[in-house]
Amino acid sequence: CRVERTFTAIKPDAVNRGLIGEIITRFERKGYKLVGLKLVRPTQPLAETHYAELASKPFYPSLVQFLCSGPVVAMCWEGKDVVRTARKMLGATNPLESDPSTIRGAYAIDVGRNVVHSSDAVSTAEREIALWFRPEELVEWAPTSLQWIYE
Ligand code: YYY
Ligand code: MG
Repeated sequence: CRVERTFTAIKPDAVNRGLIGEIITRFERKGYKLVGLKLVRPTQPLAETHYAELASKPFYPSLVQFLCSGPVVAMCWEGKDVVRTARKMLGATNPLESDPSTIRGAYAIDVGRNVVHSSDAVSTAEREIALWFRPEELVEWAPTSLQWIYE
């Protein structure tokens, strides 16, 4: 059956702070399947395209600069309702408004250093996965744990 995929990125602040493992662990433990993973130093055009919808916002230049300021862990996660659920796992955009049990709520304070990105809709996810990954970089595989995650 066709399952949903999302694009999730660990931003340069989290990479610098040694939070890669913590963030990946949350998705693994939830039961989602990793189908794409790479460390990327985003170019300015990539960051601009990724955040193109926000081009008119006052924070857009600093946002683009921030995403290009260091390595980003680009990931594609697959599973039931993963787009919406990943957003809930991240928490509110402003970490001071995020529930403390969420990734942003647990690990961040300022909105411009909110450690993670995840696509906001299935259509956005398709666009972002295609932007960050070549098709052959996404791996089809069947974890042996699937029957213990899905009924
Ligand atoms: O999808 P999400 O990351 O939760 O928020 P967006 O509204 O798409 O904004 C993208 C990114 O921009 C956000 O993660 C932090 C930054 N940002 C900001 O620096 N200042 C704001 N007032 C709003 C967003
Ligand atoms: Mg967004």
